Amino acid sequence: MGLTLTEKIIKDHIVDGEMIKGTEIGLRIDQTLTQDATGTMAYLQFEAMGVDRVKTERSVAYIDHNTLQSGFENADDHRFIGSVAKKHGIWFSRPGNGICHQVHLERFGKPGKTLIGSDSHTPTGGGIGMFACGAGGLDVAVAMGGGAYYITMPEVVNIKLTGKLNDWVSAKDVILKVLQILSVKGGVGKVMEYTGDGVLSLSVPERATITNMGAELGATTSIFPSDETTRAFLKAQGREEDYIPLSADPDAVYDKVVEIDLSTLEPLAACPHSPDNVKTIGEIGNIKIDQVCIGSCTNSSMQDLLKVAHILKGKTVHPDVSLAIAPGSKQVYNMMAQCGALSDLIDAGARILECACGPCIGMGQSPNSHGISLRTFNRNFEGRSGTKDGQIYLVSPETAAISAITGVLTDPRTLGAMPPYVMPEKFIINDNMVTPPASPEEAPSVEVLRGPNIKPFPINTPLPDSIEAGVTLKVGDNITTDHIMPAGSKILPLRSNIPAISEYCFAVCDETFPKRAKEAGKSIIVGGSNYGQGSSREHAALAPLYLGVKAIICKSFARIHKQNLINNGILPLTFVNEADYDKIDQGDELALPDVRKAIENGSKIIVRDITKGIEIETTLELSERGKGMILEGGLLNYTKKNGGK
Ligand code: MIC
Ligand code: SF4
Repeated sequence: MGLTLTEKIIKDHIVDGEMIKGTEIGLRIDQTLTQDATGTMAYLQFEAMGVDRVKTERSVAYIDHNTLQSGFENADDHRFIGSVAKKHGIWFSRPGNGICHQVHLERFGKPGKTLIGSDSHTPTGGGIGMFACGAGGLDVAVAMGGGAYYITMPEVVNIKLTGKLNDWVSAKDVILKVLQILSVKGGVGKVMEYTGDGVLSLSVPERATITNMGAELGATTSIFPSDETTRAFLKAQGREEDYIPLSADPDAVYDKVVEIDLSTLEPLAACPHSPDNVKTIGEIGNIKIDQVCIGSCTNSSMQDLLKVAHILKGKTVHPDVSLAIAPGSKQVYNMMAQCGALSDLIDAGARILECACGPCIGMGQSPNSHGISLRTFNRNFEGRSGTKDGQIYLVSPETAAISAITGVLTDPRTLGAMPPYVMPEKFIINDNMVTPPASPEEAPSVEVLRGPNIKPFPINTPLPDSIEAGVTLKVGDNITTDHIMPAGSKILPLRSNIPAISEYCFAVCDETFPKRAKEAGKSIIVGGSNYGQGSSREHAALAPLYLGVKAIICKSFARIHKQNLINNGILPLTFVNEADYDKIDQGDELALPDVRKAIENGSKIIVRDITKGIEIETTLELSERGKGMILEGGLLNYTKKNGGK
């Protein structure tokens, strides 16, 4: 029986466990990336491990999220990351160089390699045939130290693409279609592997748009084959030697097949407030819009921006609309400048932002009250834009650009024939904004610069025999990490300061939660299905840990968040019977008697609702290693106990 591409790369990298679906496997990690909003914690954790120099083939620290420097905090954190990177063998991509995923794809990613990043959109690397996963900062720290990365051996879903996209329909519409079919939890425990003739017509940036937004499916990762298109892209990046051809065996067996005929796709939009709330532009109608934002790690390539420039050329942004554009990298920005297309953007009235995440993470450009904003980004969770009642629609760059001109949501196919895109034979290559690490000889004398914003991170204690605590919060389905630990320009600078940032924990759902949780001392949260979807931010576990949260009981968890809870020793319990969710109320007192013994024995965990006088069965789905972490109060304690392993 042949192997899928996913299985081939896993087979090459497996260092623990067996390739049996649903069981835990450990993978050797070739490359890591961090960004600044998760990076400070990851490097503090790396320092706590006491490893002098990273053991990966390539580790890169990017500054791209916290670039709005409205106080000392972000600038201090940049200096900390720059200096810690220099000392420990990590390449440092300076602020201004671009968004981690875009730059990594351009300059460092290699087909067939494993990559983990402390950012959920790390699967962007799947666009060139990497097995690239988003992970918590602690997992990335362990991988930098040479440790394996553990995942559940995934099922592999084959997304079989046939046909060719019509003019003005693009990669964003493909992934929005996949989200419409599979939903924001359809990818949990799965890898999306793209095959079929339709793949041939997609460029690397287009493939990367699709794998990037596979994160919104909850997938472990997404991957395209590495073919002649990949070779041409790497060659144009001056690194053809990194190319290897890779594809699934012709007789590979998949767990599920989803067929999409590209020629049948239409321009789509994800309506507020979920990336899977997808409709055609026609179905939504010509709604009046207030803002358009183009950029983010999903849609900020040269190819995307050239199309935007073509649409804007000689036109003016509609008087009622504000258009912001952030190129994905210095390379893209510079090439847009050199070919003159940047001038078309400026001339039309676009507000050009630096190459960074910017509005995607609420770092500026929040829309007006009730404002309707079209964005080429990947997430439209409630409040993420920085405006609580902002209405965010996720669209392609083509739809965004034409709508910025007309002032209403507009189908780009009204533009007539589309000019062909020809990839440059050579991109501008200048890695002058990537600082190499110090040599092993020089490293000991490098001083790590720590600002006053950096506070030690909380470390849990071993699990007690029993737990008694009240339910301080009950929430519904699809709670995102943006609900648990919101971002935005006010809160993000506190990412290195858990006591301060925890004051905003669950602010989107209930502003009183941090105070109540602190007063209670110990508490439990009850949630619905797909709890913790979205980002990899470990802060969504660290802040609750700091506030005394001992367990989360819900219907199901998103992958990265569940791992972050385990890594920090917070119990991720699932209801055996989902209907029991309705029986527990906020304010109920719960007891988990002999919970430690139950975990050691692998038995069900009984939750006594003392207030209601009932018992509820829950389970803890964990590998042996996961069990060890929960019992010891997290990965760091567990590693110490096991002599650094
Ligand atoms: C996001 O898009 O939500 C982020 C901000 O990039 C996060 C990481 C973070 O919260 O720092 C992610 O996707 O993991
Ligand atoms: Fe940055 Fe947005 Fe991409 Fe997250 S999704 S890495 S915030 S551009």
